[in-house]
Amino acid sequence: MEKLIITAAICGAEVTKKQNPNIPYSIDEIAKEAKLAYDAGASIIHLHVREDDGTPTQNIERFRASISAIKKLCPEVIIEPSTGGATYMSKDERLSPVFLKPEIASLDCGTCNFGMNDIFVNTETTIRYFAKKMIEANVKPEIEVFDKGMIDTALKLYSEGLLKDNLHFNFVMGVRGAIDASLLNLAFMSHSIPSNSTYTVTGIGKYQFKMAAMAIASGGHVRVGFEDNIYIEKGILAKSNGELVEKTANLSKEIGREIATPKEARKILNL
Ligand code: KMH
Ligand code: ZN
Repeated sequence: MEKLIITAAICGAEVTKKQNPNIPYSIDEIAKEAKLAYDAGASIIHLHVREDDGTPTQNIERFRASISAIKKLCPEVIIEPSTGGATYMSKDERLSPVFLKPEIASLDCGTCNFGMNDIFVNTETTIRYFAKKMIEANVKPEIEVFDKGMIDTALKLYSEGLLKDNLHFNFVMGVRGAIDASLLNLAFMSHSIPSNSTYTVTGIGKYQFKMAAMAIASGGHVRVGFEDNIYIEKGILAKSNGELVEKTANLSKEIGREIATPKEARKILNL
């Protein structure tokens, strides 16, 4: 089986220090969390940035400074900025890190309820606009799908040349309002994408390690991190993203699947 790519989603836009004091906000904290994740086996950092008080932002200068701080501590790691931002942000605000020309960035491929009260809006027009900008900037999209229909939207764009081979998906499973985290749904999703695609699996909250184990066993890749889950085990807060990555790497090694370095991840993803 191909080596396992572990992505660390180190802070996201929603989770706060009130929920877990180890969530990074400042540039320094973000860089240190990225390094701990990298040292534990992450080859990709999925990056959101915050103001020092924790407010999510898509400010390009904040991304530039955070990327540079991460690169100082771990020069080879792959950095994947978010174009999802937070649910209330405008589309142009969300797109800003693409202009820094990262190797890869997230591309959210549909709209869904996001928790009890929020809606994460991605109209087809917005998705097409983001996909075009990513082609122009030579940025590989990681296609974020929160539900099966979002795969179908991505495949429509692929058939029109707006998404290029080889597609790379992130199946986000267990968001309240979108697809549930289950083995059957993972099988459904992973059999709905072209055979030359790659995919990573993100289990939300208590599903983080269960979905990680399923992805490891079935040949997918895995995303873990504070953006999606703050616990190392039931009722115990994780001390760092490194701890979450280490647990994932150990799961994989236990069943004989090795962990990809960033160099190997670049090859697997055609970056
Ligand atoms: N924060 C969520 C509303 C992404 O990074 O592309 C969207 C999100 C997806 O996190
Ligand atoms: Zn994100």
